[in-house]
Amino acid sequence: MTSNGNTYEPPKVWTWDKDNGGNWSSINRPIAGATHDKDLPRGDHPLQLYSLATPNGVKVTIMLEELLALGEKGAEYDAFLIKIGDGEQFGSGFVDLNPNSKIPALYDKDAGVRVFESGAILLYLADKFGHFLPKDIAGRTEALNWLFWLQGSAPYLGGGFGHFYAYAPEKFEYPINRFTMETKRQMDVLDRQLADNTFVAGEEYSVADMAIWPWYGNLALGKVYGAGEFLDVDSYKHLRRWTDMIAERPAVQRGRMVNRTFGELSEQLHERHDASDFELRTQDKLEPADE
Ligand SMILES: N[C@@H](CCC(=O)N[C@@H](CS)C(=O)NCC(=O)O)C(=O)O
Repeated sequence: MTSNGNTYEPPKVWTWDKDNGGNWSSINRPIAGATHDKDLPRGDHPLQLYSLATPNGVKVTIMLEELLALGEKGAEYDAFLIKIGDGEQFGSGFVDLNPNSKIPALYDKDAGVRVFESGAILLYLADKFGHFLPKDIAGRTEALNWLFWLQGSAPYLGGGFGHFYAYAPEKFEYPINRFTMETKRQMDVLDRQLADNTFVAGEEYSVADMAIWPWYGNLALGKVYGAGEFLDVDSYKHLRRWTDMIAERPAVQRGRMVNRTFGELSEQLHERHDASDFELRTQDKLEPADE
């Protein structure tokens, strides 16, 4: 028996309880594949992004805005909204792009290439445009070390800590302890790395920073899961120094607005098809009929 008095005994064979509670129980399923036929919209630009401004989505829109800020016109993109709470990731068009049914997914029209997994999208764009990954093998490897670190670590933060601290139907002590310990350990890993390095992978701003900031930067600001005090985020000083530095980048400020459906209306750009959309089409400026 745990300290919660939970006496659950797993049955011989697991069966799906559709109503298991928790914030995401309506969309979680134990099977893959499409639930309905739905083509994806296509815009005019070379890159088509289907996403939502969760940390995994924001990684990619930061990268695209950074590439555009460097003058890479081929990085122009249409960002379409995928409402995961409404199950749009299970439409047939989206599943064709990403059989894993999770945002973000990218389609490169010129190359005829689909890219899914946010880390793979960052790597694809870095290679395609030749930016944000050091050119030398040692520097590139260090940046990839941290990119893969993020892809492996963030599920403990989101699916582990965030789920049990914020989303589960009850507060269970054992998993909250287990994932809090891991989350704090991860923050300490970053804090130590950033004590000796300007950016996560050294002295160059890279895809590693773009991947890690939406997760651990927001965590360091106490903005995710309402857990700032619980995790004592202010004690990670170097992580905070880096978080604030990245947050000041104009491309980061734009990237975090794209496909955003929560927070201040002036920071929500549900779909992005043109650079002017940041000025003209945020939710505070749209007529109710356009929403
Ligand atoms: N490893 C994936 C994770 C993507 C992911 O978990 N996406 C979430 C939103 S942050 C999602 O689409 N969830 C919908 C679902 O699980 O049905 C990546 O990095 O792209």
